[in-house]
Amino acid sequence: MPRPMFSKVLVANRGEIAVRVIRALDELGIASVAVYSEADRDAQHVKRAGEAYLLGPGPATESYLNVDKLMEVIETSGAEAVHPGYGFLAENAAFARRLEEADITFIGPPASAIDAMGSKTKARELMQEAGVPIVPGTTDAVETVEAAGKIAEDIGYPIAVKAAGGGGGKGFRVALEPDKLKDAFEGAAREGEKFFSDATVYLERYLPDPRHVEVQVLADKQGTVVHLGERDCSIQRRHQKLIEESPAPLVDEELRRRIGKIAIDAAKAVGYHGAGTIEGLLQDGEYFFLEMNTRVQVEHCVTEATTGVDIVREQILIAAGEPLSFAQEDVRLHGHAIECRINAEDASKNFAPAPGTVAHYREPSGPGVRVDSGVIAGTEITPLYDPMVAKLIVWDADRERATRRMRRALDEYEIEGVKTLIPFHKAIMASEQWAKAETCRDLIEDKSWLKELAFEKVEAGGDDEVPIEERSYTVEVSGKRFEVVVHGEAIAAAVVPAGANGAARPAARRERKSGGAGGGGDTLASPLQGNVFKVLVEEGADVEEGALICIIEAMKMENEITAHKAGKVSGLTVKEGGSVTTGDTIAVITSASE
Ligand code: MV4
Repeated sequence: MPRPMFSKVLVANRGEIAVRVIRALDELGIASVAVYSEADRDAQHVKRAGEAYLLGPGPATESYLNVDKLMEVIETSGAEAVHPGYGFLAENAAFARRLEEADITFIGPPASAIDAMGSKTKARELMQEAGVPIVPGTTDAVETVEAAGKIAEDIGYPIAVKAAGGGGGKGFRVALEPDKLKDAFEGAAREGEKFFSDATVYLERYLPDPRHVEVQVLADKQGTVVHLGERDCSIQRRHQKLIEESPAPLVDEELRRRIGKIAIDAAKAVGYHGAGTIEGLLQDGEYFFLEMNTRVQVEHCVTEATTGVDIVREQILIAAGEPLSFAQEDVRLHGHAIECRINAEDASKNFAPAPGTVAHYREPSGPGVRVDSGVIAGTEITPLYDPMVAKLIVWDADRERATRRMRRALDEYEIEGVKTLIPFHKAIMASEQWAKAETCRDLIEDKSWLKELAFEKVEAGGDDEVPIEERSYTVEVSGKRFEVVVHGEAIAAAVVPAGANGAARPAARRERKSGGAGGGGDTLASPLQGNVFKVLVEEGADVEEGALICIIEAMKMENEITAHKAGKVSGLTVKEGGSVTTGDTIAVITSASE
C-alpha cells in the first residue's frame, strides 16, 4: 500500500469519537492534533493525541464550533487534514468549504453533498429523481396550514409534519386526524425555526409501526461505492438512539441486497465520497428513504464488528485519495453485534441528564467486547456537552449469544459517582420484547417500568491521593499544551495537575448529591445547568407530586423538571429564556399540611 499523503491530522471533536479517530491515526502512522475547551483540560482525547491546543471556554460556540480559532490552530500545528467526528462541525458545509479554500482536506464528503442532504426537501426530490423510494408525501415545502390540509387529504391520515431543515427527529410532529393538522404544522415549523432557523415544513404519510433501518456506505474519490450492510436502530427515545444492532433482525439476504442497492444509488446521486449512512424506515418488507447522514455515526462500531472493516481508517484513506481496497463481493457479514450507549442519564427520572464526577470506573473486557469511551475515574461529566460518555459493543455468533454477552459485559461494567443507562440496558436485554426482536417502544415509554430500575452505588468515594515525589502537570504555553513532570515538592496553583498519574483535581473528590431534582425539604433545586425552555406553572399554583414544573434544555435535550412533592408553588424563580445552574432554586413547594 502506498503511504497516505497525510503526515498530520487535526481532530475537531472531543470525547469517545475523538479518541476513536486518534487510534485510527496512530495505526496509520499519522500524527494527531487534538483541540479542547477549558472544560476538557483533563479529557482523554487530549492525553491521547500527539499535541493539543486550547480553543476557548467550555460552551461549544466558543470552542468546538469556533471556526476562526480552529483555522488558527490548523495553521499553527501544520495539520493537512481535519477529521470532524460526529456532531459539532461534521455536517457543516460552510466549514468544509472554508477548509477547501485554505487547501486543507476535510475528512468527509464534498460540501455539495452535505448541502444536498442537509435540506430534507431537496434530498427527497433528488432521491425521487434517482429512483430511490421515499416515504409518500411532498418534496416541496408546504407554505400554509390550508395548503397542508388539501395535500393531506391526498396522502391520507395519519400525517407526519417534518421541518425541512430538520433531521434526527427534530421538528417532527404527527397529526392523527384533520383537526390535529394545524397544531402539528405549527409545532414543526416552530421547532424548525428554533433549531435550524428555517420554519419550512413538508408532509409525509405517517407509518404506524416501522423499524429504523440504516445502511452504511463507503465511497472513494474514484467513484466506487460499496455498502457494509445495515443496522437496526429502532430502540430510541425522543429520537435519541439508545441501542443499535447489526444485522437487522428483520432483514434477509434478498432485502439486504435491495436496500444496499438503494443506499448505493442514493450516495451516487449526490456525488458522495467518504463514509455515509442512508437512514430509512422498514415497514412490512417495504423500505423508504428518510435522510442521509453525511458523517461517521455513533453506531458505526456494530458494522465494524460484523464486517471487519475499520470505517474510520477507510474515511482517512479515502480522503487521502486512496481507492477502496475491496469490492462489494469482498464484504461478508459475520455473526451479530449490539451496541448500548452508556449515557450519563437517569432512566428512572425521565432520562434526566446526570452530570457529575466519575468516582470509580472499570470497563468490561474479555471475548467479543469493545468499549469506546472518553472517560476514566476522576473525569467530570459536564452538562455542556452530549451525555453519551461511552459505548459498549459486543459481538458473538448470533443475536441470542450476543445478547447473553451484552448482559455479561453490562454486569462487569463498574461506574460510580454518576448515574448511567446501564440499569436500563440490563432491563431491556433481559426483556421478552428484546428477545422477540420487537422495538420495545412500550417499555421505553412505561414510566412505572422505568421507575423500577434500581440503581447501584452512586456515591463518590475512593482514595486517589498520590505521593508528591513525582507529579505530572499540564501547562499551556501560548495555548499549546505540554505535559511536564516535576520531581520534589508540588508546585503551586497556577498550573493544573493532570489527571494522569492519578493526581486528580480537587473537584474530582468533591462529593455530589446523587442525581435528580432535589435540594431537600420544600426547595425544588435544578439538577442541571441549562436554559429554561418553558415554565408550566404559575406562582401560587397547587401541584401534585410529579407535576411538570418547567423544561430545561441541556446536553442537547429538553429535560422535564417535575415537582418532588405535592403542594403550593411559591418563590418561582425560573423564567422562559433564562438560564439556571446546578443547585439553583427553581421553586419552593409547600405541603398543604405545613
Ligand atoms: C417517521 C416515522 C413514521 N412515519 N416518519 C424520524 C427520525 C428518526 N429518529 C425516526 N423518525 C421517524 N420518522 C414517518 N413518515 C417514525 C419515526 C420514528 C421511529 C421509526 C422507527 C423506529 C423508531 C422510531 C422512533 C421514533 C420515531
